[in-house]
Amino acid sequence: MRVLWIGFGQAGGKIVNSLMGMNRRLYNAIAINTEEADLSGLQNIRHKVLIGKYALRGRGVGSDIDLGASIAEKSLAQMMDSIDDMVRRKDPEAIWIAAGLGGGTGAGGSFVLANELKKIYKHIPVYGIGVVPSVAGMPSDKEALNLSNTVKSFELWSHYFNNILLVDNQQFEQPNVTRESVEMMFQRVNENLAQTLTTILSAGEIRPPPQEVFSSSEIKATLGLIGDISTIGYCSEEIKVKSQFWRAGMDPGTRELESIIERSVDKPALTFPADVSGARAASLIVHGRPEHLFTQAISVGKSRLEDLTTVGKVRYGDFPDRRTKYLSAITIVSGITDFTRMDQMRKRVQELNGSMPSRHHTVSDSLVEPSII
Ligand SMILES: Nc1nc2c(ncn2[C@@H]2O[C@H](COP(=O)(O)OP(=O)(O)OP(=O)(O)O)[C@@H](O)[C@H]2O)c(=O)[nH]1
Ligand SMILES: [Mg+2]
Repeated sequence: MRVLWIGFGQAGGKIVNSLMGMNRRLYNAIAINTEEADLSGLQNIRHKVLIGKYALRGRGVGSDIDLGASIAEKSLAQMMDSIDDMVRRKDPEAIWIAAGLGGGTGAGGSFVLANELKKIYKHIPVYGIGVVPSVAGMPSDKEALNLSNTVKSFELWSHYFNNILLVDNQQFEQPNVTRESVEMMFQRVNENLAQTLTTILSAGEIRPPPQEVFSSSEIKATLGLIGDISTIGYCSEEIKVKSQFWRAGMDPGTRELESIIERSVDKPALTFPADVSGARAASLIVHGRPEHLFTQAISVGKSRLEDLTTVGKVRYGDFPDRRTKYLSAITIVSGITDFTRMDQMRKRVQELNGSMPSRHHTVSDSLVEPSII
């Protein structure tokens, strides 16, 4: 699927930078930020838009969602110039905006931009990737700000996107690894996410086409247009390669594949932790060597996913890859109904605000309306 990625703010920019490192044929990208320094580090993205230059002098909005939204509102023409040019030349099948929900620029700017994009390009779906922050080790004032921004921007975003994929940094924490810096951990999340999304988005582009093609229209049908919230599950096992007998790995049979498929929707395997039952739609992609894509196991795994998600019919696509050393299942679950993690964050914000002087960031009601400022 041809995608125009828009990386908004620092997290968004870096995620899109990782995506651009994976498939330049299918992807195009624009990075937007209020902070000049963050834009300059994105080496895989050629199109960069610095907004709020005069008001902020290229120094960012300091986690202020209101300010992020109002700068974006004033910069719509500037952003749309770049986007319009790209849309005309590249004819994307979807526009996908990535941003951290806990900051100011991306969290506040993305929904303002999404609103405009949906008005202008009626035939192109506008999806979001919302990064939920991990607050481990943060001082409590910073934690409160990150969490309240997340809760607030998630609420705002939900009115404007055709679908929002949530990516929770906390899901990628490795409690036993102590030597990883925050930067390294972000990089790992970004690369993981970019790899998973690229497998999904390029599965339908393989030539000659596999048995079961996962086309753009199936991705669109899974994500829908009604503002569903989605999460993506991933489970993978290293296989034994005969020519490399000294390496570990398994010789996969049908049981192993069934188990990989089923485990792809376990809570720890998801980009956002949720009970997947009650979802609206789901799709499964199995990536592996052609001889390991057992039809029978896939069909059993798929019906297991149908039980777990309570989705009537889970869509499916093959991703045969002769050179891979893994057998993996990726499951997109869209229209999730379990937001326990968000509720926990809301509670934590109240707790933190009750125990210290709060720094209020109220997104004014007018911002929820489409026409602002
Ligand atoms: N996964 C991931 N998360 C990140 C990355 N960078 C930052 N984050 C997270 O995203 C949150 C939002 O921060 P930023 O993206 O820096 O915010 P911004 O949109 O630039 O907004 P301001 O800097 O406040 O203007 C942070 O609190 C981090 O939790 C990244 O590269 N990858
Ligand atoms: Mg920033």
